[in-house]
Amino acid sequence: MFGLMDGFLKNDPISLQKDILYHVEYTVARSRFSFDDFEAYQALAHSVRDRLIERSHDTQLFFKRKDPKRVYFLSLEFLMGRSLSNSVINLGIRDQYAEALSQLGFEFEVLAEQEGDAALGNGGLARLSACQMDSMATLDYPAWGYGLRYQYGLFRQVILDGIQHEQPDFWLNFGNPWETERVHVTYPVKFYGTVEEEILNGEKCNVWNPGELVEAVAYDNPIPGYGTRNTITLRLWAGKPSDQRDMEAFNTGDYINALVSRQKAENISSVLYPDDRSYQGKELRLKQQYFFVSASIQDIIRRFKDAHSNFDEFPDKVALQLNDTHPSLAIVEVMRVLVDEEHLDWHKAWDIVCKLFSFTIHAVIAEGLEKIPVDLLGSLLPRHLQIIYDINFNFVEELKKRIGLDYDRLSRMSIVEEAAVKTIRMANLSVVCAHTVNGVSTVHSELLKTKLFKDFYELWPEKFQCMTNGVTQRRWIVVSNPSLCALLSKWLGTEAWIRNVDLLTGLREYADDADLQQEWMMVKKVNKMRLAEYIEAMSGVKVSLDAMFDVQTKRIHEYKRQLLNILGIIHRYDCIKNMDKSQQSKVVPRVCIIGGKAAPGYEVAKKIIKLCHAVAEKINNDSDVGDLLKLVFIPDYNVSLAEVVIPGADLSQHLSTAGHEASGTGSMKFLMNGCLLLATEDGSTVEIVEEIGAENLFLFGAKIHEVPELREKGPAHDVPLQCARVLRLIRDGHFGFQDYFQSLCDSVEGEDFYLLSSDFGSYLEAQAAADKAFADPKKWTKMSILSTAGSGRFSSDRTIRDYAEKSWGIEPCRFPSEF
Ligand code: DL6
Repeated sequence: MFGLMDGFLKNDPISLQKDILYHVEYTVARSRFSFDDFEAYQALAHSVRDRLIERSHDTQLFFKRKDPKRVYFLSLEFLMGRSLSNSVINLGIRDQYAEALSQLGFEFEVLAEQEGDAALGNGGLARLSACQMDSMATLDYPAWGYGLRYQYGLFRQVILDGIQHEQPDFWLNFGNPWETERVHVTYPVKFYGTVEEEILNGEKCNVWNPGELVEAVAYDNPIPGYGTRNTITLRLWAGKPSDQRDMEAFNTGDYINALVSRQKAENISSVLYPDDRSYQGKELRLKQQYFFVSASIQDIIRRFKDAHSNFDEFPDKVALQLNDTHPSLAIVEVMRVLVDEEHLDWHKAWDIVCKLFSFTIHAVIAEGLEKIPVDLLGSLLPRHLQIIYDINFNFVEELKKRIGLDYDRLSRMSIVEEAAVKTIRMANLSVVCAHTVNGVSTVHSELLKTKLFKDFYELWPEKFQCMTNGVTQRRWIVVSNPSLCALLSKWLGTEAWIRNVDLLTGLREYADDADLQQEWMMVKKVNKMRLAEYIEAMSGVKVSLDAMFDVQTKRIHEYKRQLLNILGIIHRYDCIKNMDKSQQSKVVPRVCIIGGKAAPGYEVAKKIIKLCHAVAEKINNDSDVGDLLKLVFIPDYNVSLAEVVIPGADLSQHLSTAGHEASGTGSMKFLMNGCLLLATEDGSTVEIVEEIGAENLFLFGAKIHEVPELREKGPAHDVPLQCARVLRLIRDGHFGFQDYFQSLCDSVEGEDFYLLSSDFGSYLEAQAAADKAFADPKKWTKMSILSTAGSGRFSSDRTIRDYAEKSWGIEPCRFPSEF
């Protein structure tokens, strides 16, 4: 008999082949006798998608039947990258697909390269969201992700003469085989207009008459778990004109303007803001935030009401996770719905709302926290502004009872900031309402308590928690480093580490084993070859596999100190130039790799990119230096490039000025791949040191508590000779563009806010220690093995379990089948 629990689709190579050919013929509409790689990829993706859809239906039906408490993960950014390899690996059918394709004359890897990246986010926060979705699915949590379906994701970085240019990312041009448009899942979202007090059933209530109505339509993206049939959903909203309003406009005869306003609706979700720190005061950004929040909350309430009628049960069934302040309007929106639409008493509604939200903050400094000008908020969302004022009034009254009339503190804690431009502090709103406030590393969580939210911590210490970030080993080892994956399974005698990454500690006992070391080095070599081929194809620079591959890839920011790296490279170059041949023969050869995007309006970051290119041009063409030093900049660094770069790295640099990186997650991916870290004691590095021991990485630089005093010394402090010499070379035009780079040098020799000059000496010492260790392959390989072995704590599986238990109060809900 047909086993319903098994689903319709079969996964043997012959069935997969049939499915692929079916999709070539009927979905891609090409002849099954003649199709190219891209068409084969599309057909393959549709056949995988069929399997995902089936599992996703099963999962949703199962959740519906069990009705567990669900978590809704609200994030304006998800950096998903490619889906194909990840999906087939999580479904457990990669080899079957590879066989099916090879019989058709195609190679799985070649087709996988046809896929573009889904880049609906900027950097750390966005990629973290993607990793966490993978873990929520794998650990069988009843979870949904909600976000925006930007038509243009993060810009493409094109480098012309060393200068970054931004080009649009037309990622949907050839369609997106992974998503399903849910034409029937649409919600109206209101903007502008006025609020009137009306009497309804003898009660006073506020009625919002909107000035603009936009429809949100759902696009569902399946997220398969590994080793489970559970497949959860990332639901992304796109803007669509509202027919309701349009018909009125068309009826009044304003045909052209009615069409133009239809176009405007689509603009809401058209573009991702490309700056990962500052969104202050932009109307479109605020519209995007409310649009996604309103649609998500309507969807969540609709699902709750399908099974429940009493809102007292809402917090038992719903946990809402705010990924930074970007979705914080959700707090106000739930209040509005409960009070204005469900007619709950204000205090009862507030009581419910305060049980729903947990809030994770990803910023370190107060300037990074979002503030919305009151005028802007009041015009776009008039009812929400009233609600915020009421929340704030009640909060401040309560606060006065607790702390008395300490006006300075009251004004610091108020949700409303009374400055020249009056603003709403979204972080304060979130802290007031959320039942848990999470930092993303121990260091960061302490900073929240002692600096950013000190006043709130003193009031509500029990709210504050640490949820150290993590990354998924499925993407960052199994997908991107198949050779390491096979080696780990062989030496650990099991594949179970893919779901339980703590098992990697089992490697520690073999760290000195000559056979493991040999195999470990081979794996690194294979990955270095892949990276070297990429570098040559992209830049024409040939690199030696014997050199240490030294990587710094992340968004370009002054605090991340790519400039320190470049100054160090110039110093190395200068030293090599001044050596005789016998000294040069002792130099450990390096290939320095830098990659990352600068926000389009961030001039200093763009200058740093230009400097990198100017220095690379000089070094790479200097025959005195040859293979001893190369510098390459990887343009348009994104998730799929990271999958090539990270496994091939010997050393990776994490140079943030201490106290500036909330966590950092790139370091965790490098660590998993057995890459040694050269880092400051900042963010999650502090915990990495606890796991692998300070002797297994290269630490340098000022500690967090030393930074204020060093800054105090300011411009008066001495620039070390070596640093001064490097800056002199730049100032004198050794790398060209003399005038253009003066301001970068001034920033180091002047205020030196990011402490490049004061950390320079210790940075060079750490670099020298790295050289020394690399010259001893056994030692290096042991450190590398111990890095991977100690990376288990930095899996997003651990992070998500922490959230589920300590913040969301949810339990796994696993579809009962042999997936
Ligand atoms: O928590 C994820 C990630 C951290 O690892 C980084 O340290 C932090 O800079 C980053 N923040 C952002 C954008 N910030 N905001 N808001 O990506 O979050």
